[in-house]
Amino acid sequence: MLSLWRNLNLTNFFSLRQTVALCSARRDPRSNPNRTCSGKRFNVPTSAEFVARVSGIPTMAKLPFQETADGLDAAFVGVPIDTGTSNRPGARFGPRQIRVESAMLRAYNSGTRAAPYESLMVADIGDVNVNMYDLKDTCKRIRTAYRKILATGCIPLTIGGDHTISYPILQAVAEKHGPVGLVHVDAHADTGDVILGDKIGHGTPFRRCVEEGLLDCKRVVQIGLRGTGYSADSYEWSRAQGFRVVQVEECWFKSLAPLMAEVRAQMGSGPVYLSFDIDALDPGFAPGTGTPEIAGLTAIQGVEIIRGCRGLKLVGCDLVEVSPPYDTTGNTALTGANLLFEMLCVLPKIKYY
Ligand SMILES: [Mn+2]
Repeated sequence: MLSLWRNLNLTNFFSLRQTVALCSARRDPRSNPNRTCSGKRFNVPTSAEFVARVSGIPTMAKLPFQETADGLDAAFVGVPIDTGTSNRPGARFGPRQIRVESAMLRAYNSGTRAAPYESLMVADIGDVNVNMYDLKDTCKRIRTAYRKILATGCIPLTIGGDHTISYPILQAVAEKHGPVGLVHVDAHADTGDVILGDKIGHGTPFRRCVEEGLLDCKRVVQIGLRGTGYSADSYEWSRAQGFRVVQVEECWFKSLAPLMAEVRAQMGSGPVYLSFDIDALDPGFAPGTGTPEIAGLTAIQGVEIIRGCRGLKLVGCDLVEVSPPYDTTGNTALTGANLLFEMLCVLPKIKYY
């Protein structure tokens, strides 16, 4: 046992020494000394070519961690709550598990040839310090945290967390940018008014956003909506606000690239927020979520939607509702991690080869 332990330590020691050597060789004196393994102007994730994928503290995409958004163009932020969930809980563990599964992410997007880490300074800035016992206080904390992030000019890529979080995030986003367009991918409209006597929860965020004038309603699209409803026309309220509603039946058996061309025209050149609830995907692809609905989008369609947002003036994105306790294979969190990377790859100013 002792010799095994010694061997392990020796192995770690050698890989660490190699890493240190590699970093010093590549380091550019003009670059920020806090940056790991980057001889370039921007943060570069630790590569599994040189450092074991499973080693180290699991930051998102193996990027450096920093406390604030200062100096960043984009940041991954966790919001670990599930106190707004109406059914199966567990989304509070989403940010943590998505970070673990994100160890598979590499630096380039082979499909689109995007090179996010040659374009933007990106880091993981940890989690919002939420209050597990008070959802309203949590919303206040999220709003305050996002005000600070946005004040630096950084674009937040949020790792949820249940869908409640999009409401306080959009409060901060609209404070900075004015009413925004919204690409909302979800099995549910999340436009309920009051649920169990409460106005705050994961089924109501976009009703609250409309009431507060945070959305440019003509530039809102909801994609993937489905499931049983409380009335025959579950999406009447959305349509009455001017939202475009794309029920899942319109998405079945086809590429969503043509739809996204229409969405880009709808969004125009104004600021856009992208909110992606993992339950938009079929439970066959993403079973680890709180309120699954059958016959959903494929993982391919999820990627098509995000890639279809290229060219939009994205000012923030979130990926919500991954619930690791219901994700026995880890595939839901892995999918969430990849969708977040796809979001990074369509932010403004990203370089494509
Ligand atoms: Mn939702």
